[in-house]
Amino acid sequence: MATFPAGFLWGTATAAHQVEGGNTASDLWLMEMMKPSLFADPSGDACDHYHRYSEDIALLAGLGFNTYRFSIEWARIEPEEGFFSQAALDHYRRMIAECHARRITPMVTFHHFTAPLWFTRGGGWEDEKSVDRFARFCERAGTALGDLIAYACTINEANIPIMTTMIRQASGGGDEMRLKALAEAARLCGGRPERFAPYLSGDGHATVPNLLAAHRKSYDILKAKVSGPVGITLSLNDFQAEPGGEALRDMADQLINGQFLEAAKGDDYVGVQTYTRVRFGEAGLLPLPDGAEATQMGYEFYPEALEATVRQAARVSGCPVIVTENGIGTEDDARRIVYTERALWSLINCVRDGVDVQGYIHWSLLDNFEWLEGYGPKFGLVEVDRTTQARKPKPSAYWLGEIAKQNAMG
Ligand code: GCO
Repeated sequence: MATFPAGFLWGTATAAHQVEGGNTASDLWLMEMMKPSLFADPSGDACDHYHRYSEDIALLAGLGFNTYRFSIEWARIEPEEGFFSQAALDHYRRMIAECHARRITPMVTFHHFTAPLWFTRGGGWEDEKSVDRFARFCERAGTALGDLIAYACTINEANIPIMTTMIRQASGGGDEMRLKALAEAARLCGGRPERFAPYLSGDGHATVPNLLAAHRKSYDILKAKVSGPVGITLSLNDFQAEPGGEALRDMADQLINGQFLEAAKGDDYVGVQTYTRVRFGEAGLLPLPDGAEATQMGYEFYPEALEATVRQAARVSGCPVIVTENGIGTEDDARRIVYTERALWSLINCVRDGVDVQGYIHWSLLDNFEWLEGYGPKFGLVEVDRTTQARKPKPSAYWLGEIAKQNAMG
């Protein structure tokens, strides 16, 4: 029997754009709806979580979880620059209050990939004005909601723009579709192609100083408004090297993991989001090992990655660690249980070695909109009927909920 630390956060996660539906003022709504589109499906109604949050919070509470990580949507709260929707803020206030009513700890993310279209048309995170634009949003939303927020996350995976850019560069070529789509999206919204910069498909290198500055500034703003800890979450792959690949591995590790973990020093926690490992050889990224199982995302089925990234996050940042995302895209729910169980044993190894791990939040509560891949990959503990919006917990939901209730596994 292995026991988790007292007060451990057991949660599930979502992000506004992936579950709410109807995020029409966002940058991605335009990019999903244009034809042709880089996206396999438009997000459309998603899981209609904007209207069904109450049912969904009751569901996760009933399963045995004590924490819900979700994001508030900047594009709803500030759909035009300088116009703040009181109705949208009121909506999120009701949603956070609903968590408290169900004894669920709300962990609220202020930026999870999507942004208002005006922001992305104006250079997105590649423009240094992004720092003040985001700070102004945090100031307003933090003032309206902060007293109810138990944990705040400034920016989800601030290191993912540089990671996706580096992966794109390493795979070489094949970039015309992306550039064409950006140019067309810019034209459709009256912007300039060289300025239109969505979080996941722009020039990630240019975003780094702005995202780091925005995190520092919004951390200070939210610290003064939120009742609990404030931090950032990072997408952390376990970067490994085969003989000859060490130099490349170390370079990627420093640019993608290291510099962001160093920037988290002094925060109240760091959020670790891990799905797999990535291996380097002398000539670059290596394919999956022979015979390895691939997930729906094409990632290697390798739950033990979490042990390496949690240890790295704690060591480099010096912060307490919360696993703010971990999970698997699969149609086979039995594999989700195996994956998650192995990931949790990895976490137990860290806990036993004295690493300060304070929670495990599974991605995701619901089968939802997986960005470019649309509704194909299934990350949910709960299945969603795309026509009726009916929710149906999978065996993994009951299994993980039981571990959450026991705060132990054996
Ligand atoms: C993330 C993403 C999620 C993805 C998940 C699965 O923060 O990486 O938050 O939005 O859906 O990672 O790919």
